[in-house]
Amino acid sequence: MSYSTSFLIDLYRRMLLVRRFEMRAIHERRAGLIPGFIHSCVGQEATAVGACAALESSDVIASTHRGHGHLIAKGGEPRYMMAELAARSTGYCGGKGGSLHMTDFDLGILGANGIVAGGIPMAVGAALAFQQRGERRVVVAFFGDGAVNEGAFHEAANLAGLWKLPVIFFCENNLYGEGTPQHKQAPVADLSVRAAGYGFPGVVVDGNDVVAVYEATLAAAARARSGDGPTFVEGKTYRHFGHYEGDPMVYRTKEEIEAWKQRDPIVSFHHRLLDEGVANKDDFAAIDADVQALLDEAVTFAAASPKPAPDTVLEGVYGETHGGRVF
Ligand SMILES: Cc1ncc(C[n+]2csc(CCOP(=O)(O)OP(=O)(O)O)c2C)c(N)n1
Ligand SMILES: [Mg+2]
Repeated sequence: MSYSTSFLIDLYRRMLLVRRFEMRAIHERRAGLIPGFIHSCVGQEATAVGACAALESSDVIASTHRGHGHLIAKGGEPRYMMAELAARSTGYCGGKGGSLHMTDFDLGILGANGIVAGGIPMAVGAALAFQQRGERRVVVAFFGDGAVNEGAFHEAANLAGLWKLPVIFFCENNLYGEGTPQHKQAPVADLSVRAAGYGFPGVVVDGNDVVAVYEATLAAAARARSGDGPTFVEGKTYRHFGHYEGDPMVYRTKEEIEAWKQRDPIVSFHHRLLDEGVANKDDFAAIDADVQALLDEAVTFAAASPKPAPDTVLEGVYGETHGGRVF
């Protein structure tokens, strides 16, 4: 791999941070610190990290209900994320949004979204704003395979194709929408073929290969930045756990899950870095300890933070952004 050691190590570290954040959140939910739903992205770390690594800091993303990885990949702070999950006033949304609404406008994160495909029109709107202002900024709309069957995707893709907006439609195809396999929701094998109907290219990439995702997104970002319009990038991947934490998962076989675990994006990248001499055992131990310390601190911070005061219940809920900031 012809990339710098620091770049490759950063990809690895970020994927590990996403994985460990998710595992810790699941643990803390069971332990009672976190109320509400969690949709973990364990197994899908390479799509979030690879795609965001291809962006400039002024670029923006729109996330989904499975959004923790997107936030971390775009620079989100685990302590504010953990506090938000724990419904504490120090969290990203003051403890009122939880997993499905985490947002950090300063980092260019338009927000997680409880509405399937809900982030896509927002992303296209942001891309239109960038185009109209003459800014060479790019937007990535993350969404799942299920979202491709929503009207919101098609309306947004049509407009983006027509106006050549600087947006990347990034489908994290984990082969299931809740418990429905892809072949029961769509008559095509590659969802990226949908892009042809809207006049822009669609590409398929191994969504468990962080470098392949990075390269595909970088090419899409270059195309968007130069005014040529959108690209649909489809990363084929898999979630190791259920649709949500607690899902009985009766719709997948153990064999299928095991087969995908053999293609774990973090384990395979770990081996690749070892084999190519990019990092050694000591380097990995140091990264591990660093990530662990970050998450310990995040949990301590969240647990020590107060819950939102009752008299602030309407603050930040209606018609205002954080401090009224504009992207
Ligand atoms: C508009 C809308 N329809 C249905 C739901 C219920 N729902 C939540 S997640 C989900 C599945 C989404 O599947 P996909 O887009 O593939 O994302 P994944 O969960 O696999 O990451 C559904 C149907 C919803 N939240 N919003
Ligand atoms: Mg899916």
